Amino acid sequence: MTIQIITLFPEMFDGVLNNSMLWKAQDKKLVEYKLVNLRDFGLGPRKTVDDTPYGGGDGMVLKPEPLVAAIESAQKTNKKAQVILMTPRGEKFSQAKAQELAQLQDMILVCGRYEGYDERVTKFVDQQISIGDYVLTGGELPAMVVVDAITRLIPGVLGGETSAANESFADGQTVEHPQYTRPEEFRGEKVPEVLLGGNHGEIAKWRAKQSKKS
Ligand code: 4FD
Repeated sequence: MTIQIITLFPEMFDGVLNNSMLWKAQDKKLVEYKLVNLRDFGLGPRKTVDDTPYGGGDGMVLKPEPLVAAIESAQKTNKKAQVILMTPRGEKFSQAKAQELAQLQDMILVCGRYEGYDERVTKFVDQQISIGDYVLTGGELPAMVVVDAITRLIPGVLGGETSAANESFADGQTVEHPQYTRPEEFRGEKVPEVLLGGNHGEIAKWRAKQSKKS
C-alpha cells in the first residue's frame, strides 16, 4: 500500500512515521509513505495557497487550484488511489472504517488547514473522513491517526495473533481484555488468579467476559 499525504506541514509527520511500528512496516515494504508539500503547488512567486473567503468572514480558505494540482500530481504516481479528505464534516472514523481502508491498494490523504478549503475541491475527492466531533488547526493530526490505525492492520505489520482481536473490536460491542505482566503483586494489587494458573480454557473464558463493553 502506498499512502501519499498532501500537507503544508510535511515535517509534522517526521516523528510519527519514524515510530517503530510504522517504520518497520515501511522497512518491510508493506507500506510506503510519501509526503507531498502543498506549497510546491502554490500560485505565483509567493506560492500562494490560501485566500480570503467570498462573502466575508474570519480567516483564510485554501484555494482550489493548488489542492487539486497536488491531488492530480499524486494521482499520476498512483492511478487507482482513493483520495480521502480529512475534515470535521466527514464520515466518522472507526475501527470498522480502518479495516475497510486497510484493504485498499493505495490512498491519498489530503490535510486541510485554516478555516477549510474551497468547497469545489470536494468534487476531486472520493471520501471525506473525520476522526471526531472537534475542530483542529489542520488535518495533519487526523491523517496521522488514520495512518497509524490502518498500518497496524496491514498483514505482517504486527504479530499475526492480533488480527482476531482487531476484528472483535470492530463490532463495537467488545474491547481488548485487560492485560497484566510481572510483578505478580504491585502495591497490594494482585494479578487475577486465573491468569497465573495456565488453564487456557479458563483464561479464554475470563478474557471473553472482560471484553464485553460496559
Ligand atoms: N475532526 C478534523 C479534520 C480537520 C480539521 C480543517 C475544514 C478544518 C478536525 C477542513 C475545516 C479541514 C477531524 C482542518 N479538524 N481541521 O477529523
